[in-house]
Amino acid sequence: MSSNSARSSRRLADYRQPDFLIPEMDLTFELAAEATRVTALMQLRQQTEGVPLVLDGQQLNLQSIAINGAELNPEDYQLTDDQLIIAKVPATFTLQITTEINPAANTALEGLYLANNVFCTQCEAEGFRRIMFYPDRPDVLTVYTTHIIADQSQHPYLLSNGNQIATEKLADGRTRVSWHDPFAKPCYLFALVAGNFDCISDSFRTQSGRDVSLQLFVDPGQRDKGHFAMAALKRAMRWDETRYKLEYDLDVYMVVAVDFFNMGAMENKGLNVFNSKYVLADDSSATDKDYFNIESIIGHEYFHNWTGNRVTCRDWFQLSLKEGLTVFRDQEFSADMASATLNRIDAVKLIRTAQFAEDAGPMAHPIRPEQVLEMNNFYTVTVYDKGAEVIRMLQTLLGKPGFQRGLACYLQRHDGQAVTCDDFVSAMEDANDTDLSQFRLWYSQAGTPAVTLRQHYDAEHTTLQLEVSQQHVATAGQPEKQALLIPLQLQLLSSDGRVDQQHLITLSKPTEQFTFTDVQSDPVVVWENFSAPVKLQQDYQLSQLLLIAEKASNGFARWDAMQVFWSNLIREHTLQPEAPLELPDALINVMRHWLQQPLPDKALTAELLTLPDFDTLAEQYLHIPVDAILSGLTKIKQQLVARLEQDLVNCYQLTGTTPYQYSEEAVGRRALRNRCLSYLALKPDSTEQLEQHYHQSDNMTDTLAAMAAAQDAGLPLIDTFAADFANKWQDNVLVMDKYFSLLASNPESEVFTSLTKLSTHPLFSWKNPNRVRALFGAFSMRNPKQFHRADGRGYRCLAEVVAKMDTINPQVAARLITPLLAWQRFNDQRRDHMLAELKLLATKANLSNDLYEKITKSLL
Ligand code: B3K
Ligand code: ZN
Repeated sequence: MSSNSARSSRRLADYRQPDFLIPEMDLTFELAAEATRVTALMQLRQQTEGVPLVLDGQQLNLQSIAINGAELNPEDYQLTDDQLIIAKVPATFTLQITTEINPAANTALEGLYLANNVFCTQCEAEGFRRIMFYPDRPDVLTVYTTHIIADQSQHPYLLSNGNQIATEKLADGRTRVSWHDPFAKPCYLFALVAGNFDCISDSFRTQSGRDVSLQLFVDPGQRDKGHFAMAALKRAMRWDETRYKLEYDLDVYMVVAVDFFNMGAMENKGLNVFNSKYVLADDSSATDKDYFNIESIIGHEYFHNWTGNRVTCRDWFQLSLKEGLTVFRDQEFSADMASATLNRIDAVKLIRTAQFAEDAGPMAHPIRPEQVLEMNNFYTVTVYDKGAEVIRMLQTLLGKPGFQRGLACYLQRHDGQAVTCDDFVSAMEDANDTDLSQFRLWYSQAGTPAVTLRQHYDAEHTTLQLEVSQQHVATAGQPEKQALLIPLQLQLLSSDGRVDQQHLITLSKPTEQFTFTDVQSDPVVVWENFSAPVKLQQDYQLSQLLLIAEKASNGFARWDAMQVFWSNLIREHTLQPEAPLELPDALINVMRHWLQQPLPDKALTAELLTLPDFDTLAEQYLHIPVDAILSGLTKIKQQLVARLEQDLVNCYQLTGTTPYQYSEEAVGRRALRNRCLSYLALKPDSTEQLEQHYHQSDNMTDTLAAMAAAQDAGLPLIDTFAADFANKWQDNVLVMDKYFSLLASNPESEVFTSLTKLSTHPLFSWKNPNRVRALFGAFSMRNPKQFHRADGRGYRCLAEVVAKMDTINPQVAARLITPLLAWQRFNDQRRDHMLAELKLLATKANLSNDLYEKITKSLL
């Protein structure tokens, strides 16, 4: 796509109802690697009189087209690069179209593709137009009957949405399997998978007593690695019934794990397709984080069955309607399955790094964007994760019961429809008899608000006055901002750390005063659980931060206080990088106490002992002082080890290990022990301990912890570990991805040699997104020291990969380019190097829409 006319964005304001409805469609696929024939028989009904029929279609080889059985001649229609237009059509008619496509050549992994001998579809957002000419928009809902014809000896399982209704052996030896999905759905939820799998079967009895057959398909030989995902699915199904009274609706629920996939997973009706990374796990090859992710993503896709599938989006600008809400639901599920505090910490870390960065960059957009060139560019942390924060604020404002009432009203009112974010908020309003007009601004306004909180205590009248104000900065394309409705959940702590009072205040004006009475002493005001996606600014003294970190009852607030402390310290260091960086005794004492007596929640203890990462710190600066942040972090770590060495050793030993188990307690224990190890690796004589840790490990979490600790400490030992690891895991490509990522995070300049070498590793493939992300995604996201080298070598390396990937898989290329877009955040030579790479990329012929949109916005 290179002509500029093809590059016009679509706008939310231009939405029009579809001109034609297609209540039913019968689809037949004759699968063949390079020439799959697809025939669609659709029933169409005109909605707008006298308009031509315009169907989307890309990279399709049109074979035939007939209206009411009569073949059309080429002069009856017009075919462009991305549309099929028929000027004259009856008010109701059947349309039969046959196309031919080449799944084997489809490396973009959008539409129907063949990879690893599996035929697989990915239609969201606009992949269906690469399969069939069709109104590829989410508000055209159709009942699908799908027939798959293939050689079953090659592809034993021929799967599509809904229930299997027939299987027939054809005269030519091929098999035809037919499926019917009784629920009308948009084409982005259509799916087809054909391949050879091991199938794990199970069943689930719903609350109302229906038996649902559950089937999970994995690569042959991988059966044992699918049981955790299956169990997670059943937990998710039960949870949605208990929490929201939502029950599954079809008789069968299928999950297929494939190796080539652009993202985590896809919620196709009744036939979820998953990246195998988020299904396959066993105790020796999966990390604690892998197990967590599998449960959470299995939950996420399942929860979409109601929030996304039964009620879907009217247009793609409304994406957060299903994604923000479903992320919120999966977060609540995960919080109920294990530590709610840790879940909250992880969610907030993501917002404070990637989402705040997005808001501060050229791709800033509200959770409901208003203008889009390439829809795939808007599956963002803003739409998903800030979207989930917006839903969370609704729950905070309305209370859990109020939120539940609102959700029930929304689903009941709109079941079977394609609706908008406004419809969702209206349901919340109606079910709670409240007015959320100001709250709606969260949907249209981009950017991260800053909220300042000042306190004035009046001892004589025992009152506390809080002066709270909100500030907004302009974001790309949105110079003017309005005051938002911001819920702040606060605790007033007395000087011994007790919770004296708890309040939910809602800030609605630029500045507001809130007065609290009966406050016995000047309290420490604590923000609970990040109740709004804002940057809260409070002036704390060190003693107050330590009081919160040590004594607050809210685990999240304790962690947050430590984050503020470290950020303040790093900020001082960035202002005077040459001055000695001294850690206060009071802080060392608190940390020593945690090491000597870890809290019952060991995972929280580990978090309390962990410094903020580079990205979190970077987001706190207008211009990122890369070197000072990195040197500050190193100096702090060195001091911590020097001053707490014996306590780290003791805590490491006391924490101990037992045979691997994925349980909340064991995950916490490993996190704490590995945190100690990462500090201890910085001691001069740490080799023996690291070796012991590595060799005694019976699980991936501990093994990788030893490797990362050795690498970060710059020890040659990492080479021995890496060789041993590669030897042991050479047959497990998902584990080898961890090896790629680890070596790509090497903070030394040898990383460039490794990147070159690993990109020709027999297991590496430019066509597999997991491989490319494992290697180059890790390099650009987890190796700030080498990626942000002042000489620009890191940027050069990434830009070359982006250019290469754009010709293979534009979606992957457009994700990888993200860190380069942020050139305005640097005010040294890094800025020039990044700009030079972007400008060079911009000159490439045939740039995809995905890259074109991001690069041009960044260069504006
Ligand atoms: N809905 C899909 C994402 C599709 C991304 C298309 N580029 C997965 C999910 O959010 O559940
Ligand atoms: Zn989703």
